[in-house]
Amino acid sequence: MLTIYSDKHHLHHGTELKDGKLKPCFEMPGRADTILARVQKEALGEIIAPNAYPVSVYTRVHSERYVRFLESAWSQWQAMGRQHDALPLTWPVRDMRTDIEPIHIDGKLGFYAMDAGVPITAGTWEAVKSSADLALTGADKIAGGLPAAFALCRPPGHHAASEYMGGYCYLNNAAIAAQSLVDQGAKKVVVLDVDYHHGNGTQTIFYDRPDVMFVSLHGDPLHSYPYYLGHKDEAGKGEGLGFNHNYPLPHGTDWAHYQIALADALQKIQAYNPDAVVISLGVDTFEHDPISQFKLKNSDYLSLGQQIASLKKPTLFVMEGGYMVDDIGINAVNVLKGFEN
Ligand code: Q9C
Ligand code: ZN
Repeated sequence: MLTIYSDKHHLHHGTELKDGKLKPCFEMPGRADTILARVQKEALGEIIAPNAYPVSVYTRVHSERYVRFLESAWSQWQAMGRQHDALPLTWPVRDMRTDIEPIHIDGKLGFYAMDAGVPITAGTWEAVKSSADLALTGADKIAGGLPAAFALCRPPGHHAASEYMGGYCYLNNAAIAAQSLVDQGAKKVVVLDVDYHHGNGTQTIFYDRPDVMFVSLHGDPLHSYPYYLGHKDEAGKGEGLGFNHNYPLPHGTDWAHYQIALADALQKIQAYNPDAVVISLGVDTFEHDPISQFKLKNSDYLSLGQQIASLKKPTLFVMEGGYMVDDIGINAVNVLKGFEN
C-alpha cells in the first residue's frame, strides 16, 4: 500500500492540561516516527511526500476565519510577550455570546477550542497544514484510481469541526479528504471512524448531508471523551437524516464484542454503496492504550483490516489517535496488512 508521509510533523509538540496538570501531550512526534518505522520494516510499499494545497481546499469544510485563526494564533500569542504553548482557558458555554468573535487572543483561543488539549506552538500551523496535505494527496491518489492509500497524518483531525479545535486536532484531515473526493466526482463517500474516541468534528461537519455518511465505533460518551457527542440517537438532520451512525461501546470492549458492532456498521455502509471510503484510523482501541478503555489485541487489527477490505471499495486510511507508542506501529500497519490480504 502507498504511504504518504512528511517529517514536518516534528514541528508540532506541545503540552496539554491533563488530570489538573500541564503535561507533555500524549500526542507526540514519536507516534508518527514509530508508525513510519513499522511501514518500512514491513515493506508495506512506496512512501511519498505530500503535495502542497491552498487554504481554499481546507475551507471547503472549515470556516475561513477559523483557518486564519490557526495560521495567526502563535504570532498573536507571542505579541503578548508569551513564550510557552498557547492554550485556551475560557469557553463560551450555554447562554453566552458566540455571535461576536473576541479580539483578544485569550478570547479567540476559547472561542475556537473545545478543550485544553490543543496547544499552539511556533511550528503547529506548518505541521497541521502538512498533515491535511497528506490526506489530500491520498484523496487525489484514490480519485485517480488507486484502490487504497495510507495518509500517515500527525497531528490527527477527527475532533476538529468547521470552527473549533480539540483533542489534539486542528484541521479535520479525514473530512477534508472526504470533501475532496466529493469535489473530484464521488457521489457518495463514507467516513468510517474506528478511533477509540467519537469523531465529533467529522460528524458535525457532515451532519446535514446525505452525500457523506459518517459511521463511528467508540467509547460511550457517558464515560469517555469527547463526552458531549457520540450517542446512538444522533442520526443526522434535514437531508442528512439517516446518514449518521454511532456505535457507543462500553469500557472493556474486546474484539468479540467490537466485531458485532463492526459487522452492523459494515452492513450499513455496504447498503449505502459509496464510491469511496475514508477510514479514520485510530489505534487507541488497543488493550494497553494509556488513555483509552477498549481491549483490542495486536492480532485483532489484522482482522479489522480484513473486515474493512470486505467492503471492496477504494479506501483511504487517515491516521488519527493511538498512544501506546511502542505498539501503534504494529497495530496501524496490521490494519493495512489485513486489508491487503
Ligand atoms: N487534555 C484522539 O485520539 N483527552 N484524541 C482530554 C484534554 C482527550 C484524543 C483532553 C483525548 C483526545 C485523536
Ligand atoms: Zn482517539
